[in-house]
Amino acid sequence: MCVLQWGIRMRLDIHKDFPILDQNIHGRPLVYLDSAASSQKPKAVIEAMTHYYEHDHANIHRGIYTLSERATVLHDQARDRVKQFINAKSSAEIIFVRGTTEAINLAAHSYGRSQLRAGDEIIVSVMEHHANIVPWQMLAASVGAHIKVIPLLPTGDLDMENYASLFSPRTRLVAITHASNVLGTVNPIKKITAIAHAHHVPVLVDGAQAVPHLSVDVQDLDCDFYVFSAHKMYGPTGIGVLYGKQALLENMPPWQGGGDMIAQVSFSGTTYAPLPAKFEAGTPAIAEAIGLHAAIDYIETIGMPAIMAHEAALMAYAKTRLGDIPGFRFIGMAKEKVGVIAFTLDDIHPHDMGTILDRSGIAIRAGHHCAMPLVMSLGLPAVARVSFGIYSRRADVDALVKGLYAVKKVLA
Ligand code: C6P
Repeated sequence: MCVLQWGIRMRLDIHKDFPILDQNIHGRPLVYLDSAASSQKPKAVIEAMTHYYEHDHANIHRGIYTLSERATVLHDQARDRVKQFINAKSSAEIIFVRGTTEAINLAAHSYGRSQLRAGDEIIVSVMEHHANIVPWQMLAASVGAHIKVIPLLPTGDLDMENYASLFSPRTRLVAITHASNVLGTVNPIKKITAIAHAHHVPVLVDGAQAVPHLSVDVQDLDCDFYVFSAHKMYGPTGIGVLYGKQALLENMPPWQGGGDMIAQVSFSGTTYAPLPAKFEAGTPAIAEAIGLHAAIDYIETIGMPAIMAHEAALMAYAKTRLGDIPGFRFIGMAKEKVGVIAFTLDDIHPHDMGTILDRSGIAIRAGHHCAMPLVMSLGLPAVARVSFGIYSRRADVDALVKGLYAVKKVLA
């Protein structure tokens, strides 16, 4: 009943919550189909950040005056809200960072450099975003470790048999995406974690493309690290989260040094603050944390089951409509997918497609999507991608289909 009610509301006025969507581009109504790159922001998020700057802004953890105390409380509340959102055990396990990329770099520097030695191994998959490849390559180069890669099945699913065979006594970490930003594939994280833990290997999960679309429970997944960016889940840019199990975080050395991450500083030695401050040197993104809090409130007011139902229905509709276009080829046919469709059309270059669609107000992404190893493994120079958000509608799919027929006509 609740899902149905919200399903109806979604069709009627969710779109209106996002002021940016109400505009024309090149004289045509904007059709935003690039939410996987960055989602648009609801009024509730924009207003929460504006209210903070108009009424409550000061630096946190420093002042003994009212504004600073207020800002500190708001920042703390944002951390507690994130803890609740992903069901972490403690707010001490929630480290605020700039985004997914910074979270993985933090883990690679702090956990990686303190735990890995020459000859150790890190397992990643072909479908990783560069953010979950390059920091591990840099770590591997600095300590003399090796990267092992899980291949994919033709459907775009992970080859789980191959995954299980990659472990050796030297495996020290699995770094894997929860959902692919190109294929949309949702990986079986619980299974992946259970297999790794049977070998006493911790797992870092890149949740950048999962948090806007799926309910995430880090205790249920039993992952050791979980990372994501606020800007893909209707929150602001400039803030993201590194979740880590408390025992792991406690044992990790700090990454950046500076204000707020210390207990005591002297020239004879410095001691560090307890979690989470140990990993948060300097003035944090305060307004952005408040924006993230508002984004979680927004998502949870609608409810993840309703969001998932809406996106599943939209994906089914899009698959039917797009599949009818002659020369349209889906890239990635996994059974479990988030709202992402990568494709090619005839032999049209995706960049040409994107440029022509933009003339009709339709925003899609084209290229390697920061997943070069994956796109190269498909034997393609680039692919086109559309991705949905909470505000996406059937009318957007209809406009895309019309736009793609127009692209074919222009380039015929
Ligand atoms: N993917 C996309 O269009 P940042 O930039 O740190 O917020 O997120 C990086 C990142 C990490 N992992 C995955 C799975 C991602 O999809 C992304 C960002 C965008 O697909 C920009 S390349």
